[in-house]
Amino acid sequence: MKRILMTSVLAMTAVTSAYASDVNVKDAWSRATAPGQDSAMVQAVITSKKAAKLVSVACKDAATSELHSMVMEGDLMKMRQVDAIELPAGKAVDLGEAGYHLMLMGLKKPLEAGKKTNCEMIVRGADGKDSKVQVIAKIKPLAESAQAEHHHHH
Ligand SMILES: [Cu+2]
Repeated sequence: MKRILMTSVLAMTAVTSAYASDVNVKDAWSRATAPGQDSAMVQAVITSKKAAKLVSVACKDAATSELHSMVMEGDLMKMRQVDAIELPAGKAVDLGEAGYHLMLMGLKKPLEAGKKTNCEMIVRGADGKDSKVQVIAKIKPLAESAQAEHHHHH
């Protein structure tokens, strides 16, 4: 049993070194962090040619990165970690629209507007093979809506 497990781990390591060419990521972005903020969300539009699942993410600027969903519970918006996000064949999945985001936690440095933050996603194909997908997220200025609320201060 131990031997079988060992083999599968090695096999997985081998395939994850390949980068998926049939997964396209566009419009990846995050927001600049406010002082003291140590987490951030990344949104992106992901299209996989073949049916696949996004199973994990690792971001350079964060100690921990997770796949999250957002659900309304009464008046509260709650975030939950999910195991996977489905990527149907040929369909562009807008994470934000679908109620998901990539969650960066334990930020190693603030996210500054105009810069970029890099993540690497692991996408698992229907055949069980994993491949890495690069995400380069543009960092947008802090929420326009928040600034609009403070217009009278200017
Ligand atoms: Cu989250």
